[in-house]
Amino acid sequence: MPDGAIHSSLAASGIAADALAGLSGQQKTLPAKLFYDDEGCRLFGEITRLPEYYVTRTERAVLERAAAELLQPAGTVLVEYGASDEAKAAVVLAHLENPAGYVPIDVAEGALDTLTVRMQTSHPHLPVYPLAADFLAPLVLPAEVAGSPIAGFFPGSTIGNLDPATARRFLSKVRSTLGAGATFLVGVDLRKDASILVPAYDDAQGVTAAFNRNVLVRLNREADADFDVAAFRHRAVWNDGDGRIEMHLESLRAQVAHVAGVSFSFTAGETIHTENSYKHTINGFQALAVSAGWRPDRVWTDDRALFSLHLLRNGDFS
Ligand code: AVI
Repeated sequence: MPDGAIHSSLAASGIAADALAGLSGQQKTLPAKLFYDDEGCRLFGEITRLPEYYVTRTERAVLERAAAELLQPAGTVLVEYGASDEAKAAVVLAHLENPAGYVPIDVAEGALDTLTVRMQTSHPHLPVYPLAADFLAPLVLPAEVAGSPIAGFFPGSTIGNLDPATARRFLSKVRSTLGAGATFLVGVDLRKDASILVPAYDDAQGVTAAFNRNVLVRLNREADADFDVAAFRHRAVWNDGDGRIEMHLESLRAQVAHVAGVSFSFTAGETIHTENSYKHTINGFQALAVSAGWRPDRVWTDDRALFSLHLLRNGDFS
């Protein structure tokens, strides 16, 4: 078997294992990371441009303001978590004095390669040190950036896709990775009325529905599954108690689907829970950051208080 085939069969078994574990629970689930195959990334790009999905354009406007007021020391290195492209980092870099480097971190090696090539054209004098890694795993920064002031950056409210306990562990891990004296700029979507939130995750054009259902298309292709994709409908639900938007795939009828030789039966109306997107209050997020050892410094928001950018500081040496 050629090397590539070995890799893809290993990857497929990883995806199948994730799906089997999630579908075996009382409430069937699938991990949100399975959304992001090539088609899922393309659909997510479309979501960011939807009129209902205020997140990306609101963050962009807030970021333009925040980046101008960051006051980082000259020679700062920017470390971006979940850097599928450099668009947001470019806004921050434009306001740093003689940045000493850019460390984009992402699991998608291909996206990092193309980002690095683009950076050679757009920022020819800036050293770029791509790090292909899962940002939830322990990380070590490249040796070349040792001794430089470090500014971490985690835009997009991706932190909202982590449950609070995982978010706290992540924030604490980032603090030890970035080290004493580092700052961390985090994009956090804010709690707001369900009349804004639900359409943002259930848009009129059905792009989010296609994004959600694409996970079943992917399992059919990569995990030897046979979901009747048209027999599941997209649902976005605001869970007020837990402060999160939940995405589900609801079975339209009683049916059986198979994944890697294992059968799963669905009653009509039963759902697969595919994603949580937590929405924080400013105080709530600051308390979470403090519990992970960060010191909240500044917060920027838009006029409608839809989105927030938090500047956190690491004042100690652990
Ligand atoms: C990537 N993440 C911040 C998005 C969100 O808003 O939770 C994923 C998403 N799911 C549906 N629409 C967007």
